[in-house]
Amino acid sequence: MDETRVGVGRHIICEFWGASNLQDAGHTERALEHAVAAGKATLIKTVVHQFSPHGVTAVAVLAESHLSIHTWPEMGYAAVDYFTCGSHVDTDAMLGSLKESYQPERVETRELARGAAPESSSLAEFVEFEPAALYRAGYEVSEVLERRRTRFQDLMLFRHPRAGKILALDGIVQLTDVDTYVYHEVLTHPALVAHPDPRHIAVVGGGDAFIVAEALKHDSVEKVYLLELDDDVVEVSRKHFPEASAALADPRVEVHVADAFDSIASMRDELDVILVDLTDPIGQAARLFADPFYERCSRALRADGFLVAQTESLHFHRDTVRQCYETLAGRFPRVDLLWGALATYPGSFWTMAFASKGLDPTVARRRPALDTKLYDVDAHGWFFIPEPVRTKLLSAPAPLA
Ligand code: AG3
Repeated sequence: MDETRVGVGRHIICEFWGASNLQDAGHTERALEHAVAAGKATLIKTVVHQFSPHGVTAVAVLAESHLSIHTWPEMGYAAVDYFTCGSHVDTDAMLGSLKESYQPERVETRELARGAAPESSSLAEFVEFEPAALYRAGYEVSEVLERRRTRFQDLMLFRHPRAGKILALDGIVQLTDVDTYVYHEVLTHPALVAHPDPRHIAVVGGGDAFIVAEALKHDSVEKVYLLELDDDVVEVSRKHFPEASAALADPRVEVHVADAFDSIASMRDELDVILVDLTDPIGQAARLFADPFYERCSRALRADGFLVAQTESLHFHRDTVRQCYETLAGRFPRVDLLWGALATYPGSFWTMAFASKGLDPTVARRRPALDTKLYDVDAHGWFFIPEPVRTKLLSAPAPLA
């Protein structure tokens, strides 16, 4: 089966009205075999049964599932359906061939995505499974654009009737057209504006390339290294998100598909800013929320360097926020917290830890003209949680048991 399948397969159900040649078993067998050949599917075997006084049932078993037909000659009707789990099967050609064989006056076709959303109770719903959340977020699915098991995770990209495209990894929403700008702008611009001359940037994770796109808005930037583990995320974003494809085509961008824990190790004293855009600290990403990785980042940064890392929500993941903050504070002389309000990340009150090797990050040292939806250099300080509030939040116990 192809990697880019939608669900496990497509089930297409057709109604043929006003059809001819419905009584002949031999014709039926040939019709199925022609259709299979036209669709470039692989026939395993055909079974045909002639009913008395009338009607034929035939099933072609395919390497890619099946094609079947049941005829009611007295009504001029045939019930046709084909199920294919092979994306190479040309289902339009199959249908075209069947139409030629039966000459129906009217055809109706319905399509079902089979096995498209096993975690959801209904095929037309995506239910997010976020272990730390107090509730399950359910999203209507108007179209599944990609669904695949990559080498590292489960990837699903779907269209929501109002929210545009939604990318989920391992069942957790990563970006939506609704609020993604908040996350990406807050993770990127405060650091690039506070830095006196940000030229060399590394993005850790962030294979969807939205952070890269934000970083490229700064003319000072000469090089952006995208250190992403999962090539499929890059490929899917390149295909479906125009901002990602534009960013990845920029000559300043270098994509390194590898574990960032290893790729950052070869960089010494050469980066101005590291932007860490990871999935939750579960599974393979967990190692990149810990001190051995921060140590490598610190070595890769120049003397004025900054590291900004997504660190989850204050409501549902307070222990993670605290742990990241404290771990970074053990490694960097100064750590602040940025914040953003995200509608589609459970916990909503999102944080990004801002670690500095020395410079005060709350000072806007440059005034680049930026095309942004939220970040504004005149409100630079507003993106930082003020110290007394940060201390209050981080010293309180996690609100959830
Ligand atoms: N990466 C961080 C998403 C975290 C979502 N977590 C959650 N909802 N529990 C987003 C990738 C966008 N470039």
